[in-house]
Formats: sequence, C-alpha cells, structure tokens
Amino acid sequence: MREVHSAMTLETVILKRGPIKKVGVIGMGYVGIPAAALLADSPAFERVYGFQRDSLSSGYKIAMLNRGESPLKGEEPGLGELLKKVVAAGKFQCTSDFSKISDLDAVTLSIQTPFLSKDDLLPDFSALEEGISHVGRHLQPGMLVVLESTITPGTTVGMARETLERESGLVAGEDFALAHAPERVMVGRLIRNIREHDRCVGGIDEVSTKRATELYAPVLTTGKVIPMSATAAEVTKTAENTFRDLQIAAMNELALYCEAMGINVYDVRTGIDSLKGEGITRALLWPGAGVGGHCLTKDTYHLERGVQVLGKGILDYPKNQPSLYVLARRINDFMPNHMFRLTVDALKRAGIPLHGAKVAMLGWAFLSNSDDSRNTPSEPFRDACIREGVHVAVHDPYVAEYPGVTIVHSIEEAVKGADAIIIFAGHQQYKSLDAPYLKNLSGKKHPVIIDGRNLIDADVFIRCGYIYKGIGRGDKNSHPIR
Ligand code: SAJ
Repeated sequence: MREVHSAMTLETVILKRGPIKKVGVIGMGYVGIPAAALLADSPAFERVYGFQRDSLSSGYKIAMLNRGESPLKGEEPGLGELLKKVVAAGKFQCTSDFSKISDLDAVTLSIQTPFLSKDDLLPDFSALEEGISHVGRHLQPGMLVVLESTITPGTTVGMARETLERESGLVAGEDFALAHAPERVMVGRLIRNIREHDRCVGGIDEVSTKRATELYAPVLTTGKVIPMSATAAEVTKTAENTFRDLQIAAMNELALYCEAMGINVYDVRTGIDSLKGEGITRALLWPGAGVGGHCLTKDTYHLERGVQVLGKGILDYPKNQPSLYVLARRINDFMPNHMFRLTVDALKRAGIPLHGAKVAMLGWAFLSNSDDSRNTPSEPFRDACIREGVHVAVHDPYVAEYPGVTIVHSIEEAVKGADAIIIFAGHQQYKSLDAPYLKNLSGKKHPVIIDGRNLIDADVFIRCGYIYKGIGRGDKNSHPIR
C-alpha cells in the first residue's frame, strides 16, 4: 500500500506543479554545456540555468558562457551557434548562485567522477556529492533530480537519495522524483550524440522514470528514450564500456597468441570477420599498444564495485575465479609492457645495450588523431624505459604538453640518433612514415621499429634494414635482418 500511496503522492505533487518549464544543469563541462544548450533551445522549456562553481580553475566559464561562448577545447560542431542563440534569446544563463535551484522544475547533474588514484581505483565522488548537496539544500516538492555522471551502480538509490533527503528533509519517490540518465557523448560530436543516441532513463520508481522522460524526449531527434530502473541505467552505462574494453582485450590476447604461434593476427581477424549472416555476430575490435582514456579504464571498476555492494552475499560466480572483466582490464594494461618487451628483444637483435639506448616514442595521446592523453598507455611504457636507463624522446602532433614529459612536435627532433622508433598512437601522420628518411635521421645501420597500431608496411621497413616488431605480427617479428 505504501508504494502505491507514495507513487500517488508524487504523481499528485507533480501534476500540481505541471509540465517541466524551468531546468537547471549542474557542471559546465563537456557533458553539461551541450545538454544545457539543447534543453534551452527546445520550445518545451522556458529557461535553463547552467550552474558552475565560481572556483579558481573553472569560474571563468561563467562569464564566457553568458557571452554565448563555449569554454570547451577543440571543435564541437553546432555548439557555438547554439550557445549564442539561446543566450541571445534569454533562454540560457550560467550562474554560481545555487539558490536559483529552488524555483526550477528539474535539475540534472553532470559532474565528473575521476579516480582518486590509479592504484585503488576508488572513484572520487566528492565533487558530485557537493553538487547533490547544493541541490538538496534548495530542493522543493515535485522537483525532478537527474544524475548524468558515470556512477557506480547503486549510487542513485544510495548516496544520491540519502544526500538529497538529508539536505532537504523531503522523501525521494514521495516528495520529489529521482533518476539516472547516463551521458553517451564523445568529444567532437557532443551535440549530435545527445540528439541521436538513444537515452537510457532510469527512475527510482515509475513516476520518476516518466518525469525524467518528459525532460529528455524533447531534445532527442533520431534517438529515443529507453525507460528502465535507475540501477539498470547505471549498469547499462558502465557495462557498455566494460564490454568495449572486453572486446579489445579479446583481440589483444589473440594478438599475443598469434605472435607466439608465428602468424599474423590481422589475417586471423579478417578470417573470423568473414563469417557473416543472420544472427552471426563477432564484435571484433583491434589489438594495440594499450587502452587509455577516462571511460574504458574506469567503468569496469565501477561495475565491479556495484555488484560487490548490491550483490553482496547473493552473487553466484565460479569459485576463486577473477572477474572476466577485470582480467580484460589487466590484459589491456599489459599491452604497454608487451610493447616494452618487443623493444627490448629488438634492441637485443640490433646488438644495442638497453641501458643508454635512445628511443623515440611516436604518440602520447591515448586516442588516434586526438590531443587527449588521459590515462595514456604511452606513460607506463615510458616509465619502464626510464627505469632501465633508456633515453626517451616523445613526439605527438596534437598533445601540446604533459606534466613531467617533454613532448616534441617535430619527428626529426624525436628520431635524430634514435636506436628505436616506437609507434604508440594511431595518428594519421604515422601511416606515411618514410623508412629511408627516418633511418638516415637515426643514423643507425639497423634501427628498430615497433608498430603498436599496425600502421606501417612491415616489409618496406624490413627491406630498408630495420629490425621490425609489431603487435600481433608473429609472421614478421623474427624476420631475417637485411
Ligand atoms: N582501442 C583499442 N582498440 C580498439 C579501440 C580502441 O586499442 O579497437 C584503444 C584506443 O587506442 C584508446 C582506448 O582503447 O586508447 C579507448 O578508445 P575508445 O575508442 O573506446 O575511446 P574512448 O575511451 O573515448 O571511449 C568513448 C566511450 N564513450 C563514452 O563513454 C560516452 C565509448 O563508449 C565509445 O564507444 C567510444 O568513445 C567511441 O566509440 O568513440
């Protein structure tokens, strides 16, 4: 009876409040800004506030956004014009005055949840919790609160609900609606992703899911709302990245097997991929020098923590076996070590002592043709080299700088006098590396080249006198030296 009674209460309160007209978005980052602009541009809503802490590091965004300018780096098609339009129309305003929350109908939170440290992989929810407390302090009956950040399954019905109820004295599911609607945006296509991707909308109860659907449906073009529970939405988001990481690990493991068996993993991949037809699917991704970024490197651990908390004492799983997903993470994190092993073996073939060798790393970004170097797999490789007394030059055409690492932006500067050239990122320009030119630059009779992203033609470099090794290239990694 209580469930029916509380749903009626919330439904009544929401009916009394009427349709969502005024919305707040907390966290003016690469998720919150496009979300706020799209909500403000929708005729369904009257006014949108973007809430941003007036902090030293990001307070500058407030004035920029109120001038209709985007503080985001890099190209975001459509975002600049959209911001100018909604600011000029008086439909969007950025503010650090969180008390304005009290006269809104709905508030979303897009605050990042980074890891405190790479070792214990525990998320830092402090900024998110601060944002939720702000909302709680100004929460009114009938309001909708939606978390968009990537969070550990159980957070919406757990920490978020508790914080909101404690700060407001109201009851979730009775006095206010609460949901999780994870973001699925990729840098460079933020506006398009929000409009076109399907949106999982998960309420703590049916009424909350329905109210959250009212908020998201108007900004979707080809995307549609997929209603579910809040915890299912949290698991969807973390699992969709966990599965991508798993698929990459499956291909990385196959690459290691192919190296050991003396065959070309790319031939095998083509072979497997040729099995087509209804109902036959193989999600084949690509082997490589490693997996970086801020999504795949952490979302698996969000999922694992979620099942440890929510499934405590209930989960049935093969005894003493590690999680398949965590094993996948370890395989992907092993790839920079493998790149180091290939480098050591190749330098040995070249008769060059490891200590004092000079290595040119091509690629510091974690992603091809990107300047994003968060959790880059290049870093553990460079650390391993330095531990062994190897001199490392790092080249990247996109990454301007990185704490403690000198990034050079001319290939010549990086490769001059190098004993080994290591391709770490799949940047476009590395696909046309000139073998004789780089060999002259290195000044070595048999320079080493390690291909971490299958970018170059092994035979061209082998014929030019290089000692070649490539991820998954068991067919070439012991080639005769020309
Ligand atoms: N990588 C491989 N092999 C592959 C694909 C990627 O080694 O076949 C490596 C990349 O080099 C990189 C890392 O994995 O180091 C991550 O690459 P990514 O393409 O997954 O890019 P991310 O980390 O930006 O992932 C984001 C995710 N988007 C969101 O969380 C909203 C992910 O869900 C998307 O699938 C991905 O973008 C995408 O497809 O662009």
